[in-house]
Amino acid sequence: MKIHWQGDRLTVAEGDITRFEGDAIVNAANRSLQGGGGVDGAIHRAAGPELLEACRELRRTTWPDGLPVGEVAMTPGFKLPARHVIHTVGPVFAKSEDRSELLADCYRNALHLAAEHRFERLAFPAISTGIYGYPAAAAASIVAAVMRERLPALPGLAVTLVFFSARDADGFLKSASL
Ligand code: AR6
Repeated sequence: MKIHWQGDRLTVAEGDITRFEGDAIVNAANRSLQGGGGVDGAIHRAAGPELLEACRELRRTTWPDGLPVGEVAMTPGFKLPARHVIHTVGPVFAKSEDRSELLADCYRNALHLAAEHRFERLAFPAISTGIYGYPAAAAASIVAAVMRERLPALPGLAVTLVFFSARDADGFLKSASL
């Protein structure tokens, strides 16, 4: 399933993000950058062990205390069809605190980094909506707002939002009101 918004600038797709061919995929990582479950685990498995080595190098050189929530860091894609991986850390959902700006930062900072590198094709998973427990509908509104706000200023960049199931993609489209 695919929908296009603003021409081909934004695509909503169902599938496995590790199969995405393009300049970069975004990884919903954790602060340690040492891999994990969910999409992070799938990306590490598909990219091969060099990805973990590159992440360890990032920790040594740039982020000794871990990658802060909302920040981004890039590695090559190694065995992935995507040339690069932009690692980010989404917020863990909490009822007691509004963490929407942190989730928006993940998307904004990844878009910014991609544009800086003149990337043309970038894919995102639904950051924080799995193990980190962010309600999908709330996340969808945040993502849609960032895309609406930022994509018009990044004319060379096409973004694909990849959902693991048709149900998730459908839910996004219902909540996002793009
Ligand atoms: N392709 C596309 N989407 C996927 C894939 C895939 N191959 N696999 C899972 N998803 P999650 P989070 C979807 O839990 O909530 C890790 O352990 C999944 O259905 O991967 O940000 C990290 O190391 C869900 O909709 O990420 C962190 O510790 C979405 O990706 C923690 O999980 C995000 O789910 C991060 O949790």
